[in-house]
Amino acid sequence: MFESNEITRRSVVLSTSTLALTALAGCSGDSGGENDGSESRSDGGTATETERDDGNGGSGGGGTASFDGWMENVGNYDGVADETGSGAVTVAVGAQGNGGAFAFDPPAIRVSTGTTVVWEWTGEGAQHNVAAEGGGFESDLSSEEGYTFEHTFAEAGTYEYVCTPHRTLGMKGVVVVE
Ligand SMILES: [Cu+2]
Repeated sequence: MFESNEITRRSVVLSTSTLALTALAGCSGDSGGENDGSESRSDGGTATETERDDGNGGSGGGGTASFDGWMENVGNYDGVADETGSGAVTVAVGAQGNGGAFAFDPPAIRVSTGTTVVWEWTGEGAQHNVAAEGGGFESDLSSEEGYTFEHTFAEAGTYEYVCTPHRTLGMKGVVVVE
């Protein structure tokens, strides 16, 4: 009887087991949490549970997401800096990393929609720029300390960018706008 009710509501549910259907009847779309609970209860699942909590904690993935490999060769990358709620965020251009002053710092940030990100040149590591993959924004090349470039992110999304001369060294970054 449960089954026929559920099936009427959503034919997708057909693929799930009867047990899961019963458990999910009250809250649709929370299958992850339900599995988590039953597993840890049965047999020493404490470690697993902790891991999962960490992984699911941040919205949109773990702190050291590779962004489909985009951040894999970025030497100074160790997680996404959460700057959500900040009106303006500054990223250094020509920070230490990638074998010299060839890094953005922090290389990965998470900001709120409407945030203006300001890139500020350190003056080290020769000429750098800030260029979005696929266009969208691009600064001039500069080696001048205190030079700045800014971009306001009006739409949610993941924006990958590089320093064109040093992209092969790993001078890359990402702005996650939510
Ligand atoms: Cu550069």
